[in-house]
Amino acid sequence: MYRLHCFSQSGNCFKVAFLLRALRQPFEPVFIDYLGGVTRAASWRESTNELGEVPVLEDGSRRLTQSGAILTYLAAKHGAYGGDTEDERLDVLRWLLFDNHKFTSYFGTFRFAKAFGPAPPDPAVMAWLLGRIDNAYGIVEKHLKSRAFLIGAKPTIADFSLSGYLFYPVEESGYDVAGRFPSISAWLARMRKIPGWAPPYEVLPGERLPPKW
Ligand SMILES: N[C@@H](CCC(=O)N[C@@H](CS)C(=O)NCC(=O)O)C(=O)O
Repeated sequence: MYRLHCFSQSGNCFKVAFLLRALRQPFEPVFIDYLGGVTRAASWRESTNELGEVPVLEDGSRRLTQSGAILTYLAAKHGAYGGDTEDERLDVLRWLLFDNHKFTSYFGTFRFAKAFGPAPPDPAVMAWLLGRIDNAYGIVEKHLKSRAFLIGAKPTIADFSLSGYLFYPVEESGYDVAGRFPSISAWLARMRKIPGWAPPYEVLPGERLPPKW
C-alpha cells in the first residue's frame, strides 16, 4: 500500500491524497508534525526528504517527493488523469510548473503566514504576495472562462495540482475566491464532483487549527 507523509493543513499533500482517492488507491497516511518543526530536523531530511518538504510518497521501496513529480508518477502508473496525447502531457507539465512557481506557492505562503505563522505577518510582505496572487488567479480565471478543466474537457493532474489549496476554509486565507473569480469557482465545483473528493481536513491526518492572525 502507498504511504503518504503528510499533514492536514498542507494543500500540497491534499493534491496527492485527492488523486489517490480518485484513482481508488488506498494509502496509509503518515502524520508529519510540520508545525512542530519535523521537516526542518536534519535527521528527518537525512532519512526522508533532503528537500525538507512533504508530501513524500512511498511506493514499496520507491520514495518520491515534489507533488508535481508524484502526480505525474501516479497518473502514468494508473493510466488516468495524465493527458491523452504528447501535446496534452506537455500542457499538463506547463500548468504544473506554473502552479508550483506562481499559483500555489504565493497563495500557500500567504495563507500560511495569515493562519499558522509564528508571528503576525508583515503587512508589506502580505501586500506584495497579494499582488502576485491576484495576477496568477486572474490568468487562471481567464483560461477557465472557456474550458471545463485546465486542459480542456476532462480533468488532469494539472487540475488536482492547482485546486489543492482551494478546498480549505476561506477564513484561513481571507482570500475571497468565490466572490472574485466565478470561473475558478465553477471549476472547483466540478472538481468536487470527482469521485473520491472530500474536504482536506477529513482526508489528511492532524488536528484542524483555528487561523491565528
Ligand atoms: N513544490 C513542493 C512544495 C512542497 C512544500 O512546500 N511543502 C510544505 C508543506 S505544504 C513543506 O513541507 N514545507 C517545509 C518547509 O518549507 O520548511 C511540492 O509541490 O511538493
